[in-house]
Amino acid sequence: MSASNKTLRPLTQAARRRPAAPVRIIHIGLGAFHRSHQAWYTAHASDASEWGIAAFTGRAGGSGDAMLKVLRDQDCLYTLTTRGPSEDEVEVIDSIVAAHSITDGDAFMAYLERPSTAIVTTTVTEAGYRLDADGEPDWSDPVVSADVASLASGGAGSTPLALITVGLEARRRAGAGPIAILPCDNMPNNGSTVRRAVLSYASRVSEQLVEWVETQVAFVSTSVDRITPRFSDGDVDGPRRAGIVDEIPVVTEPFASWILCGDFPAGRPHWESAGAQFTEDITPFDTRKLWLLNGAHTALAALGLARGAETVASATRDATCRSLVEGFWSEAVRHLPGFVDSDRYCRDLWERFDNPRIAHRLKQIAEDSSTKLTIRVAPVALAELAAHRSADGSAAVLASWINVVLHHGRYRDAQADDIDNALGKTDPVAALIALVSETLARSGGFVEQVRAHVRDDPSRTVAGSNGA
Ligand code: CS2
Repeated sequence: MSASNKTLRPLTQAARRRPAAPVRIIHIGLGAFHRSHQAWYTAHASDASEWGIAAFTGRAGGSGDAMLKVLRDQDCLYTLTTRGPSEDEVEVIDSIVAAHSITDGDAFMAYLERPSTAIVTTTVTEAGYRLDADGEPDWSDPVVSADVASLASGGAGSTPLALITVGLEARRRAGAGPIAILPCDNMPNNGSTVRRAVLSYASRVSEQLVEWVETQVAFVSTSVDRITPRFSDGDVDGPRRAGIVDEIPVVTEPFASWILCGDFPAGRPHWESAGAQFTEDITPFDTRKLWLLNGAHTALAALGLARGAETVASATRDATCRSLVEGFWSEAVRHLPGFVDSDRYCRDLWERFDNPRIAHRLKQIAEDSSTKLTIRVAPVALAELAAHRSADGSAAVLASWINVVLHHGRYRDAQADDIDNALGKTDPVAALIALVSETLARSGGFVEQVRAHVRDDPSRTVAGSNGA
């Protein structure tokens, strides 16, 4: 039956299969990834009826506000289309039960004051934490300094970490007990990283808060994985074919993985029943994912866009892009432990990247490339140099990004001003490398290697040959 002669159901309260669960999880960063991943795992947990999510947007204004309005109109319900290589499965996700703007600091604090609130999760992008190269809050960032001034005078902050800090202060004062913070962005040891940064913010509030955070707040590290493109207009068609009107659907791949490491002192959903795994050591798993999946994504975005590809699937079919990724992977796998079975992981990745029905736009992945390269590629180059090898595969990836910045124009980047400054320097190549890693920029041999790849820019040989 076609959508036109099928009765279409709007997503309203009547579409809920079970009563809305009580709010026990607070999320910051109401994007597609949260809705395909943590919200999906929570909806599929065996105790889902006890765990509702109150979700806040990740930043004020922009498309997030429009999405927030529609989500509220849909009683916080939305559809998730799981898109395999040949077919779709559409389901209604009901784990989000309240939605707010990040500017609603009062609502955030009110949730944290309740003892029943057990977890704060975040998906605000790597750059959204506004950390410097040492993992400290970037005090030179005007938004961070404004937040600090606001915290010192008892106000709420406008950024995720400042908001978490005021929320924790509200919880401490309310005597609401311990809580877990669970950052779900692509950063190594994300729990420990965020812990350090929150303690720095807390030190701007009071010594009591620092002590309370140290003893009462658990920071959980996690590796999250599910390829989820940003919303595009055609995404509404899948739910319509299933008879559902949804203005803010999410489309995702069949694969999903969630590996967690840490304690939840106020409880947590039984996420294992939905497939999540717990480990004592997150490092092998998050390193594998950050280097192999995310590193390859950033490489494909840089070279693929320059060679005329628009999506991951089309770049994957370009032999020049594939060999860039293979060269980088061959260096990365040397520094991963055998038990994570990197060869198999890489084979599976090509299959996931190749899914022709997932339109994962390279432009989306290319955003914030300078920060992403620091996390995904620079550590491999450093490990190779430390082992007295050339790191040529990693150099080629960095060079692909530098070529984009030099010849094609950069994409949206939280460090746009620094990139523009680097371009004004006498040696822009070295300055751009320094933005990604100062240590790498100090290695003269590595800089020359990158420079050689910049000169041999493979995207320039594309005209008339391999237009992906
Ligand atoms: C991507 C990730 O946009 C990006 O930088 O590499 O969002 C990637 O799709 C996810 O981490 C997959 O789990």
